[in-house]
Amino acid sequence: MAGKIEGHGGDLALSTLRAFGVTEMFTLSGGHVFPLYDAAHKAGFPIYDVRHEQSAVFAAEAVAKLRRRPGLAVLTAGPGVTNGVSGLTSSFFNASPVVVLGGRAPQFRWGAGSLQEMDHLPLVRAVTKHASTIFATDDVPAELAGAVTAALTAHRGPVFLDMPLEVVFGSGEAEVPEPSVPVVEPDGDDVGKAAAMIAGAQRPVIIAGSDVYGGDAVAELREAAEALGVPVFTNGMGRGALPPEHPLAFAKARRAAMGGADVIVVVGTPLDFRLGFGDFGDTQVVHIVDAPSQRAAHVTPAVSPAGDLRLILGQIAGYGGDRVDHTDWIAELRRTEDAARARDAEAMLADTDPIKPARVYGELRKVLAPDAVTIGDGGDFVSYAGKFLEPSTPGSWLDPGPYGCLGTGLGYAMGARVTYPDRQVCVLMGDGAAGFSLMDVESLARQRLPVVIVIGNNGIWGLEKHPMQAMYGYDVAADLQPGLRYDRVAAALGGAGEIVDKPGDLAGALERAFDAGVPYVVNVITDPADQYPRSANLA
Ligand SMILES: Cc1ncc(C[n+]2csc(CCOP(=O)(O)OP(=O)(O)O)c2C)c(N)n1
Ligand SMILES: [Mg+2]
Repeated sequence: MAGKIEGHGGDLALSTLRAFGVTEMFTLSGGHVFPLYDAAHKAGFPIYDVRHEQSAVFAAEAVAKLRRRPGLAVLTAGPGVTNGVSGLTSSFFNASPVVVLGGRAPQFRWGAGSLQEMDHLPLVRAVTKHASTIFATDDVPAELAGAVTAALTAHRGPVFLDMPLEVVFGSGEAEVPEPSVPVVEPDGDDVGKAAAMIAGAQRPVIIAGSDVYGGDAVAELREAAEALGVPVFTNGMGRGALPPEHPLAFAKARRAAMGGADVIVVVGTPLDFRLGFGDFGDTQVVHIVDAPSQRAAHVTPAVSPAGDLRLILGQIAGYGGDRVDHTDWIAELRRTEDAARARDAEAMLADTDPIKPARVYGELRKVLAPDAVTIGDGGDFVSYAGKFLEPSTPGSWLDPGPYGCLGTGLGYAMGARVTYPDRQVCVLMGDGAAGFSLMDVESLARQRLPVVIVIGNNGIWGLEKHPMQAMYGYDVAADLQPGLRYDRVAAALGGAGEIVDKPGDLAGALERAFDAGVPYVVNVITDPADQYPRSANLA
């Protein structure tokens, strides 16, 4: 036990969360949650506030993703909570251990029509690992600790708790439980079979996703890949798990690898639309997941070890049997990779009017530090970021994940800035996406949280306009005002920025942005005719 504490519900909640390593809260004010602020204020515990609750939850999610520990958002009763639902849902899809504490109308007159009286639980239950109301102040530490433990237990995910007014304002005392997170032991036979299949394959590939980082198994992934000589592709938070210069790190030869492989090992990511739903024809699939709940129901892999990814990958790394030499396979993929890389390098130099997104990334690559945190929020402009930016530090790329929710941008940026005060934080944002969170330039500026926001301003909802044109020959509801001065919006909100419409001006603008010391929008006017070449569809 971490010790007995006394105080109001806010004090008890905060003490419990601190025991789990929480070091800040993200919020938007509401009287229902004042005691949580009071607890933080008395403890000198940082509070960051935003202009829309979804940014608070996204900020908490960024912390949870980057640090692999609970990220905390505090939302006021009713509309505060409902505004946070998209953030909770993203966290659910991304297995992010987010804790949302909600205010709640008083229980003692429930049903009489108090302000913002609403039962949140039916709304949030479908998108959380745990959702409950704490009805007694003395119960706060135990209930909260149980929920946070659930959030941190693989397969990780968000939890929601609310406290009626009299519970959070009322006094109580209780022990703060000692944090401990259970480890899911994998089945040894499954792991042995997987290792033997990989070692015995002629042309294996590994595709590693977010849970590898979330499960702190990056080192073990690398050891396993090196021990068995397997090329590695990544997605989501798996990006950067192997630095781009690593001989087994691949990004661009994915089609050749999936097409040519005889064993595909997917680890720490679902067999979803990003991976052709796991349908690789006759190729054998090994699906390594962090919990049995993550095994695919729509396809049947040859084997699907489930459990702690550190243990599974560590055991695969230690495989003692014979292994096939993959040198020729790796060399073949490397040739494909190098050819694609040369094409990318050329695209990133494009000196066109209007500017192509590729050139924006060509210039950005020159100024980004190896440990920069890059955040994607948008459509085509972000697809290009995924193609052209190559994170070289694990846990430094934040995309919205498979839920694909626009609007993560400045919330994620706030979470990243708070987590890494000394690293570059750069948001790659579509002009459409900008509309969801740009107001939080004010929150960032006021709280002295400088970040760089590069807007790909094509004047359209590009990822919708082009497909609608292709499908119908016309488009509706896909235009935005071209040439809008989002940089001036940033300046009006306490940040700064500039507009760029010539490729040659990008380098200087980016340099000024990273030196600015305030939230800075580089508003790049990009070519609306440019369309990301994509093969995936909605289903
Ligand atoms: C909250 C939300 N609303 C709508 C969508 C559908 N959507 C996906 S991409 C996209 C277009 C994004 O446009 P923009 O941010 O300008 O990027 P661009 O494709 O133009 O580069 C839209 C509307 C979504 N994913 N999330
Ligand atoms: Mg756009």
